[in-house]
Amino acid sequence: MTRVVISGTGLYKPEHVISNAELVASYNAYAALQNAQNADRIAAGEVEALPESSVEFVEKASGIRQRYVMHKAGILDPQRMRPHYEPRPDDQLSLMAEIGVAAARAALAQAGRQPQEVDAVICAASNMQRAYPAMAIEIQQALGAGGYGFDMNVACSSATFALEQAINAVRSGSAQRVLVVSPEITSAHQEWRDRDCHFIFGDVATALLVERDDGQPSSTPRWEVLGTRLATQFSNNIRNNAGFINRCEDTDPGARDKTFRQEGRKVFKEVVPIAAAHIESHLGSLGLKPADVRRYWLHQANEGMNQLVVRKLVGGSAGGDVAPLILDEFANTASAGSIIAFHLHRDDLRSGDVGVVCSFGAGYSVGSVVVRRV
Ligand code: CO8
Repeated sequence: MTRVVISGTGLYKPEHVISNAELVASYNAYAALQNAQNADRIAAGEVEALPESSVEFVEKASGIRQRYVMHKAGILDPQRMRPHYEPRPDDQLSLMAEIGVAAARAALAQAGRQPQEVDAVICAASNMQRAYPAMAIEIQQALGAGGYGFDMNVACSSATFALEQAINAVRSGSAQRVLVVSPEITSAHQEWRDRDCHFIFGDVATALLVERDDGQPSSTPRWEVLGTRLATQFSNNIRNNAGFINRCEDTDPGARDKTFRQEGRKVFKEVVPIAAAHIESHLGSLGLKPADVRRYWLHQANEGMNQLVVRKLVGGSAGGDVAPLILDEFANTASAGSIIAFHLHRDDLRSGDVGVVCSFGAGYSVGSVVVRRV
C-alpha cells in the first residue's frame, strides 16, 4: 500500500493579543452600559441585569489565559463588542484566504516543496467567509498550486476530517500532494457580549502538507499516517443558526442564535467519553494500546476536558509531555487547535514514536489521525 506522510505544517498567528484582564474589563464595561440603559426595566423586573465576568472564573473553568485576534480594538470597544473588518473589493485577496495562504506557505517551506508541486487544496474551517467561489480555490490560485480545491466544514473537526480526505486522495493516487488549510477567524462568530462564552475563542490559521512517501531523505522529519477514523453524532448543544436562508426568514441578523452558543456543561460531559472511547478503539484497530502512544495532540477547547480524556486513556495528566496544551496561549481555535499542538510539540519525538492527533467538537464530531515519526 502507498505510504502517506505529513511532510510539513505551518502556523499563522495574528499580531494582536487580548489578555483575560483586558477582555473581562471590556465585557464588564459593556455590562455596566447595558444595565444603565435598562435600569428602569431591570428595576421593574422585566429584564435581568447582566452579571460581571471574572478573570478567575475564566482561568479556572477553561485554562485559557489569552487569545490572538485579527482585530483587537472593535472587540474591546464596549459600544461595539465585535471585530471590525474592512470589506475588500472582489479583485483583492479575501481575509480568510490571506491568512490561509500565510500558513500554507509556511507548511510548504517546512516540507521543502514548491506550490506548483501541490495538486489539491482543501480549505477546512468552522466558518467560510462567503458562499462561493470556494475559499480553497482562491488559496490555490494565490499560491500558484495546480489541480483542484474545495471547502469543507465539520466545525472543530474540520482539519482532521480534511486530513482523511487528503490522505485517501494521495493513497488512491488521485492526487500527489494535498494541502489542508484551516483559517479560523473565530472572532467573527464568537459572541463577545455573552459572559458564558466571551473568553472561549481565538483567531489563527494552520496548514498541513500530505504527500506520498517517495522514500527520499528529507531535511525535516516526516510523519507516516498509520490510520484515520472519523465519527459524528448529531447534537444541538453547540449551534449557530447563521446561514443563507436567514434573510428569507425575516429574522434579526443580530439575534443571539446567529452567533456561537453552547450548553458548555453538557458538551463537556458528553464529548469526553466519546473522544476517549474513539481514540482507544481506533488505536485497537491498529494493534496499539493507549500506553503505546508517545504523544496526544488533542483538540484545545478546555483544559479540564483534556485532563479527563488523558486520564481515561493513560492515567496521566494533560499539559506536559503526554498531551501538550496550547489553549492557555491560543484559546480555542476551533479546528486548528490539535494541529497547532502537533505543529509546536513534535520535534522531540524519535523515529518510530507514535502520536495521535484528535479533534472533538460541534456536530458532535471526532476525528483521529494516528502517525509515526519516520
Ligand atoms: N465569569 C464569571 N462567572 C461566569 C462566567 C464568567 N465569564 N461565565 C459563566 N459564569 C457562571 C455561570 O453563570 C454559572 O453560574 P451559576 O452556577 O450561578 O449558574 C457558573 O459560572 C458556572 O458556569 P458553567 O456551568 O457554564 O461553567 P463551566 O464550569 O461548565 O465552564 C465552559 C464553562 C468553560 C464553557 C465549559 O463548560 C466548557 O469548556 N465546556 C466545553 C466546551 C467545548 O468544548 N466546546 C466545544 C465547542 S467548540 C467547537 O466545536 C467549534 C464550534 C465552531 C466555532 C465557531 C467559532 C466561534
